[in-house]
Amino acid sequence: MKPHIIPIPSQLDIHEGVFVLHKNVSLYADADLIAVAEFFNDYLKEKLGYTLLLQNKQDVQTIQFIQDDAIENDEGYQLIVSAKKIQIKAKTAQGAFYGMQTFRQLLPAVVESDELQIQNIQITDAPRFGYRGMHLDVSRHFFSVDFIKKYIDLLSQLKMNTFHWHLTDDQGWRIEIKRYPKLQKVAAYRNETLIGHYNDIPQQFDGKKYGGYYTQEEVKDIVNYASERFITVLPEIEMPGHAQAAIAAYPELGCTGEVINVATKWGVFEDIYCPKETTFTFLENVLDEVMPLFPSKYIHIGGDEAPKTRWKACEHCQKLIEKENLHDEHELQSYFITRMEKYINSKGKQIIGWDEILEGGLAPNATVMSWRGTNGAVEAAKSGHNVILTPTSHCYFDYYQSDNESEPLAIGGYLPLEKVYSFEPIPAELSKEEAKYVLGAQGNLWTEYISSSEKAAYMAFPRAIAMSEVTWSNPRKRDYQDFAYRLSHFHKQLDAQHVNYANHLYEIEGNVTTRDKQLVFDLQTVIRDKTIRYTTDGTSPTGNSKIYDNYLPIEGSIILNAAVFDDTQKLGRDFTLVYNDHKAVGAKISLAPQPHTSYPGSGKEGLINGVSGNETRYGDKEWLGFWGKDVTITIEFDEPTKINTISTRFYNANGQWIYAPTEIGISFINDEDGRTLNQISPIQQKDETLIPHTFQLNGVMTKKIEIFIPNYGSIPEGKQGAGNKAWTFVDEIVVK
Ligand code: TNX
Repeated sequence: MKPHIIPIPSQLDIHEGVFVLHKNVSLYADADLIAVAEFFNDYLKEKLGYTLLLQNKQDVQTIQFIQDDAIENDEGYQLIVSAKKIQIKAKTAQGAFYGMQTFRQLLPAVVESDELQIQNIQITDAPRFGYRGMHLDVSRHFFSVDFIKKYIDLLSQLKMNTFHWHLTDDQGWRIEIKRYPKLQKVAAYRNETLIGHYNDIPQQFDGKKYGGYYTQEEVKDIVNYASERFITVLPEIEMPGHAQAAIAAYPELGCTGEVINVATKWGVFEDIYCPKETTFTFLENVLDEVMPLFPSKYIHIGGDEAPKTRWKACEHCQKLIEKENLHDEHELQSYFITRMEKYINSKGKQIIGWDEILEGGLAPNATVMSWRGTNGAVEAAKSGHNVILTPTSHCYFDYYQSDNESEPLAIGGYLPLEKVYSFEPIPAELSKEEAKYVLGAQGNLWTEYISSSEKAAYMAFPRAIAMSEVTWSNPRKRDYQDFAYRLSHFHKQLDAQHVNYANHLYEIEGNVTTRDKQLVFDLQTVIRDKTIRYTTDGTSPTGNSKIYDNYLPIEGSIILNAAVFDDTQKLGRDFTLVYNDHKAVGAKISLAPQPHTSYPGSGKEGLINGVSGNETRYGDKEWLGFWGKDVTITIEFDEPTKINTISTRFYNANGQWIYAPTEIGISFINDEDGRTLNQISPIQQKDETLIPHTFQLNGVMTKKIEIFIPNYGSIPEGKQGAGNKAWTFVDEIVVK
């Protein structure tokens, strides 16, 4: 049987024959690898109910862990299964551990017999990147020690090596600091929590006190558990922003000294650490307790989303800017980070910060985590700094993973598995030399909308599984169909471990396109050997519904419902595609500039394909995203066409930096009288996620329409992402 290994190994050869595993097989390990062999035995005990006898000689029938300096990569390994023995060879214990993880995937998820036949095979494997991470925010919601361990264990099965633990934020401080008891008493708890979505009007709260923190003993236990699995725990202590919880406990850490509460809703808050001597002392004392708990060479100091409002109005800050000869508050932030870096470096550690630490000058030895797209990574790598890629477009697992309406509430966005899988961590702008600064990539799990461990698992898996292959495997080996197939097998391993992963493998991907000038629905499933059934009368498809095969012609407006079936048994959820016929469908369209590479939708044709964007997931195929650019859309008809209305919608999600434009322009271009500017209309700004606009044109005849959509501009003070360029998201252009 073909093995289904994730992440896919560099080289895999299948040989004739099998190795028979039973309880009399013995185990051998070279001295450095004994701990891994023992870990393996613990695993067998749990899985098969027996352990193997660890012997100090290589018996005839053995599983052998062999230390081999000829294996180049420290994390690499070789796994050889032959009829008589199984060998796992590696230079280091970590490599041997990964060999063992691969071996685990050769065993059936559910064991039904005492004797297991294992296909003879030879695998040679090593990772592409040295940093393969997953993040977890425990501030917005708090997770038990048991869940953290389970999460870490799953990451180790995927050969990830870093767990980025986001321990402090506005909504709660989650690590015990003995010197500052109020961090436990005050900063670890909030009075209540926002329920529903931040954008709901009015916002609602649950009225219940919420919180908790990890004691230093628990932290040690977790770090130890992780290190047995070759996972480095990277702690994050946020500064100077996302510090409201700490300031609630010790108001003197802020600029105003005013008493504030631990935040009860999400967002970016203005109360940030004031760069006073006493604040630096506080942070140094905190780090003095944090650093010894984590063997990690890196400490993450945050650095993101720190509004400068308080600093601008603070006498001390302004004096400091003058005294230090700084240009502005951004340079003050850089001063803050550089100073903390010096301290951390003096203790033999290095800092990592979010890409905002580039603003006002990068601290000399810092590693940058690039989240606002990849520009931060490019800039940092070009100036010789290490970078880790974690852009929102491909790495934010708090976004929706399916456009199905029944998905649990998420922050927004749309990041399906395939998009994660398609991620290329090395930005195209980097030369081969510069690319060496890319340490790897990471998936982030921010937990504003993730209040239980079940939901955390649902959002993290399988996208973390795709990320493991992105960071471990050779990109030439990557193939989404093949991955999906291996994943369908991996599901059984997850089932056996009671992981509440999301399964969207049996969902339908649907498009409206043209085939031989005929407008058609084009439907696809991820797993290919299944049946699609559909209806067009608004009902949900059943085992008797019509079978879809190869394109479905469209004549006029229609609602298509479809689902994946195993013959007559429905596997996935219903998929609905609403086609609204209008005059621009099938016309010629051009676009300048092109959408941002992270949000291309289904390209320019998607703007006039009769299908509107999803109302809660701006990243789907129907929304096109542009970052900080004015957009011109030109639609051309074969002949002069009579037009009564042109309408579209803009997405408006300020938390994600998306703003509707403030105005929109339209021109008609005709052969006879050239260009006529028809109108520029203001767009009414509202606190709603969808901002529609319609031009009333009363039967204008034209061959060519030009629509001009200026960018909103820079994000205003007081809003999330203030000072950054705003995004514009444009939906279907409906011409009637
Ligand atoms: C931005 S990513 C944040 C977080 C939020 C996240 C939600 C980053 C450095 N800051 O504080 O939780 O967006 O997606």
